[in-house]
Amino acid sequence: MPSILVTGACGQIGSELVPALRARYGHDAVVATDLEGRIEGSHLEGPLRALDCTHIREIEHVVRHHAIEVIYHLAGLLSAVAEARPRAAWDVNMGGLYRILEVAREHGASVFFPSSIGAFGPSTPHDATPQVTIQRPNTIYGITKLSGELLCDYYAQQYGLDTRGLRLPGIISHVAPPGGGTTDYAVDMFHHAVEGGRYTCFLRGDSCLDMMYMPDALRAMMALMDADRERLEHRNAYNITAMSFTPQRLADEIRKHISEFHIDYEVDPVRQAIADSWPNSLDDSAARQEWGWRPQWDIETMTRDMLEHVRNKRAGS
Ligand code: AKB
Repeated sequence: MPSILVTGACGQIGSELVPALRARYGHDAVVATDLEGRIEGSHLEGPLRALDCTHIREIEHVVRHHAIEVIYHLAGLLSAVAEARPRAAWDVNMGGLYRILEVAREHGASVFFPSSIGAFGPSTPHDATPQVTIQRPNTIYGITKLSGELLCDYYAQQYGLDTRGLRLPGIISHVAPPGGGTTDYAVDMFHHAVEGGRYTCFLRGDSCLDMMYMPDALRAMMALMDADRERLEHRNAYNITAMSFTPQRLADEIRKHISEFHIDYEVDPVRQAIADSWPNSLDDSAARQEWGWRPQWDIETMTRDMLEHVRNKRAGS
């Protein structure tokens, strides 16, 4: 059983990845970490400890103390927050990854890095975006994601470090809320549809973006980390997707279940500009060929499941 460290464990993905890893590898095999203020009140149980990944000594201490072999480095600022706080975005997204890679190099741990569709930019081909293509992001978030990909590649080639990454699309989940991304509208829409039957969307109705339901995202991360090392050609990050849709399309799908659901639009220019710079849909054939990636959820099945869970949650609260 590997000994695993998860940073950013109290965030949207970490809140579900930690229990999934524990179900698979055993409770004590997974050390969940996040900033002190975030672990207070977290539903995650121990091992749960405070870790600021911009402090290398703290990372070293945890890695040595728990003999960590695998690191899922999820700590980071999402796109809209990063645009509002560019310095913090650089310090956390880049500084944190750099320190994680340095400690991993010294201790021989493998590293999972969550890149994003944000690593692409306006000059990237927008439809069926290839695995290897033009990457000139024009957001600080995208710059940190692309630089992070390059840093992972560098550590793999220069030091033989086992780095693996995914260009994650918008992740949809009913468990923990996302924390300030451009794709958050998709999660918000479900809650508003169930609570009041109306939603005001901050993106235009025709903004097409890649999306994925959380169970697929968790499977993808674990499958990539399990994959045969020899078969992985790309050490920066793999394109993956499950569905791509616009706010209008998602609203139409929700309306199949809540016929009175109404959507209108109040476009936020910052988030709209970010969305406009990102692909409409990714080509994930490299991930399919090299480590067997296959999504299991599409917009129809995801919408049905999300509505059921959001309704149950509301009924229980
Ligand atoms: C965001 O919107 O910032 C993230 C992402 C796609 O990277 N969900």
